[in-house]
Amino acid sequence: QAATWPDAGFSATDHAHMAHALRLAARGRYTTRPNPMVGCVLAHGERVVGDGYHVRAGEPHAEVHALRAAGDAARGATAYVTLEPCAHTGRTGPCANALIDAGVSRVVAAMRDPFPQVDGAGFDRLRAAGIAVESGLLEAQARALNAGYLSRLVRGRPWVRVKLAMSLDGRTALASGESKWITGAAARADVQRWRACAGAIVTGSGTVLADDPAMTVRLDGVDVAPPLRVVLDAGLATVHRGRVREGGSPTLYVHAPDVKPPRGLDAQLAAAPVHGGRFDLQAVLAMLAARDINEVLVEAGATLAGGFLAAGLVDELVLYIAPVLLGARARPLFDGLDIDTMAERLQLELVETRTFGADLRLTLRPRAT
Ligand code: AOF
Ligand code: ZN
Repeated sequence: QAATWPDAGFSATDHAHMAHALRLAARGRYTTRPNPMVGCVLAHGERVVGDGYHVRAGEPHAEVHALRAAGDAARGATAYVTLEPCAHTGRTGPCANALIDAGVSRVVAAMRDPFPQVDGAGFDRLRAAGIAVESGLLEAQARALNAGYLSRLVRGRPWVRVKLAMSLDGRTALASGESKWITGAAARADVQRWRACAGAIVTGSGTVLADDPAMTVRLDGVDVAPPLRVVLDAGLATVHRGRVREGGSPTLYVHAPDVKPPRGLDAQLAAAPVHGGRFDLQAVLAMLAARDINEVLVEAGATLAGGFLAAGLVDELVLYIAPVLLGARARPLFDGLDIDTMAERLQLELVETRTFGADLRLTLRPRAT
């Protein structure tokens, strides 16, 4: 995904406006789902005459906000949009038509929208109206921004981010299962932001029993569309316990097909195939994508986290490392990785490092082999 800069055929002014549109788009990261994050800037040369971003699904698209801000000044302007303008009438009217009606003379997009009802039709409509259309400016950045949305549409599964916290000696919990307070307050606050980005937070029944997590987002004063809480619980053994059912956000229990749910349960239920006592995680993810989940945050123990990793279903690993030692009797980071030879080792690519208080955060991507 190496981005070359500058992108061929675009001016420095084009780059600056698209970078601005991308920053605007990112403001929607806690609220637009399941829609993509989109930003739009209208400009005459260097002068910005209107801008906006898509705030929430069901509300106006980015282009509409920018056009309203620009008023008559939209005539003859260039529109910079981080995603192809839509051509369909969904919850709002087609943005391609809004741009045409406003008299915009050029449209620069970061990327095409793979949404089946758009997928090039937005560009075609603009061109048919005599508007100059270019795409591909800061495309790598736009793709990274909407990795979840693109994953759902193109791969049929959400983007999977696994969050884990470990000691310096690679341990996540004591042998007793106790795992609270490995990392400090700053790292734990950062986890809240990952939760806020996720359409669903996935955990296992083991974690519900051991840690009793609430899996809610606690970000004071920040508008967040509450993520779906998903508990993988084959036998539905934990449905009557725990904080995972408290608070405002919905909870979904995923169970084995042969398990009959208790009557009158005040939670969502879905069956997923189980093979050899383990959920078919690919099928679980496909089911979540069908429920319009773009990004999944896995916050679970070594078994489920290891299961996602072993199945090749992890896109990103967010690993907090605390400067503490828990000793060899404590639990390891991942279970279920059957590695006996170096040839079988799992290699990761380090994408970013940052400190949060006394703790270190690594962002890693499994390497395609
Ligand atoms: C744009 N500009 O700002 C966004 C677009 O349910 P709707 O009507 O909001 O439509 C959702 C679809 O619209 C979404 O899947 C994507 O294809 C497009 N999103 N398009 O022109 C925007 N958010
Ligand atoms: Zn639109």
